[in-house]
Amino acid sequence: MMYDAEQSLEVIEEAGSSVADLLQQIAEHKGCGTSGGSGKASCGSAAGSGDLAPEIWEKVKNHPCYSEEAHHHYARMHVAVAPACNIQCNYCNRKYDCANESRPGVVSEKLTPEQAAKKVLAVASTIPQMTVLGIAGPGDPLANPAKTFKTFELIYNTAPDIKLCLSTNGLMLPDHVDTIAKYNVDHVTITINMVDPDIGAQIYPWIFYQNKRYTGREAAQILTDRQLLGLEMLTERGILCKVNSVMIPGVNDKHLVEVNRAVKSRGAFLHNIMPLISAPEHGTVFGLTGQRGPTAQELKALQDSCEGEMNMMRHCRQCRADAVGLLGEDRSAEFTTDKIMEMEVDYDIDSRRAYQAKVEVERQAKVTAKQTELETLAGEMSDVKILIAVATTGGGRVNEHFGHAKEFQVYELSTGGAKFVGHRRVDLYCQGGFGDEDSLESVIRAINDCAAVFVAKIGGCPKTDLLKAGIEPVDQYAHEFIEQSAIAYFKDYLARIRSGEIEHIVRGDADIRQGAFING
Ligand code: CLF
Ligand code: SF4
Repeated sequence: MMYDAEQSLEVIEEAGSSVADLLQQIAEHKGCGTSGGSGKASCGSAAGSGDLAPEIWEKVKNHPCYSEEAHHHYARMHVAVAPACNIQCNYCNRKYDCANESRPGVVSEKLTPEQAAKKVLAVASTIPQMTVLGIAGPGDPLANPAKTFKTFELIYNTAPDIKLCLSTNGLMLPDHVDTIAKYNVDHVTITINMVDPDIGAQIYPWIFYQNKRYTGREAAQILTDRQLLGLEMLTERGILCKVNSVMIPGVNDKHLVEVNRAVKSRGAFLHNIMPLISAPEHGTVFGLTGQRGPTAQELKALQDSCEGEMNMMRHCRQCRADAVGLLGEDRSAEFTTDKIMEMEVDYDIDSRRAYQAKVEVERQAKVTAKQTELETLAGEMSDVKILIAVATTGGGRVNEHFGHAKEFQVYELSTGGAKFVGHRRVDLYCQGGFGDEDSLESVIRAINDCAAVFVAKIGGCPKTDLLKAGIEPVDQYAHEFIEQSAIAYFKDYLARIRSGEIEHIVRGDADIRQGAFING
């Protein structure tokens, strides 16, 4: 969004929170609310329904955002039909034609509902593992209800196997709950950054509601009331709700524990705490005032503390409002309006289903391999935990070369097994035949908290530098399943500690690279 001319740049007061304060506060937090809600479920774990009710499992099993496990196999797409917004967030600046920047709110093209419908069919025919259509901006979908619901109607009628998904700031949500239900939109994300209007006033300079502009505390009070009411109305109707929260150190970082309780008690299924994306070149208030985002350790500590009773999403890529593909890849350049208008689209639901059946076979093989490996960990007694970084192009396998990786997936290994805990976007190391030393430094900073990096292949030079930095390059599991390999590695790691071959060292913090992946 271009900033409104009337809007002054507020100086955001530094709340004076230090990492130590935050970690201490998190350490004291005894888990989030325990009553109400959809309950703790297994969406982040395996390709099985776990303790989920069958109707919930049906909704999440192939949704790449609602199931961490599914995101290795299934893709989503966004259509940018909703340009306007009715509030201002201090971290947002909506931009068009910005091919080099990737964060929510940035798109290359706005679409009409009819163009969007054609694009969905074109993508679904080309990428059979695309299971979810989301409308997430670049403004707020419910500030553009006619375009948003027209798009859903067109897709609902022509591609009934595609799940419909909506992401909103929640201001207008209570007014649209019935229409959301009517079009079978069974996944709704609400961005809730606060439940305290004093904190809200530091994040939202204004809202526009019922033909009137509100500012400061009053604006934040209206927003939080409407968000929480909308959340309750949706969950009462059985619509699955995810809450996104932007972690803004010194503003709402400690407060997000309270937000977690509030949304859990109102039935939210999943909580996605994301790092603030903030840089001066984005032109946002927070970017211009130098508001920093969290480090990897700060983000993980907060997510861990909220995980007690509620599923935490840790695989969000903070995608563009026109993203296409697996989370972590962007194929939107293949589907520009010019290209899709020329495409002959043959929407063949049977071949999509046949392809997805093959994906399921692979997915199940992965889960079985993990379980089998996990059984071999039984009896291991150790409180050692390590992080590893993995280069992957998807499918849950170690199948990317170190030099070609644009992100690394991070797993935490312990005697409990291998758990996905996040991802790190990096600069490409391989620059067309030679390695870029500056990029290598930034890669090392991004995975500095990891004991090892799993790759399909790696050259001699980066290997040496990684070893110097205390990160072990591991290519022995090339093309194998990630979690099975990680558990095998961890068993060996414990054995090497016991034999005195290595010493377990607690690693330091790592950088979170600003912005999500863009196809370069
Ligand atoms: Fe899109 Fe959002 Fe639906 Fe997913 S994204 S509307 S729930 S289909 Fe997903 Fe992207 Fe994160 Fe959003 S990774 S920004 S959480
Ligand atoms: Fe930007 Fe979304 Fe906030 Fe609107 S609600 S200002 S589009 S981040």
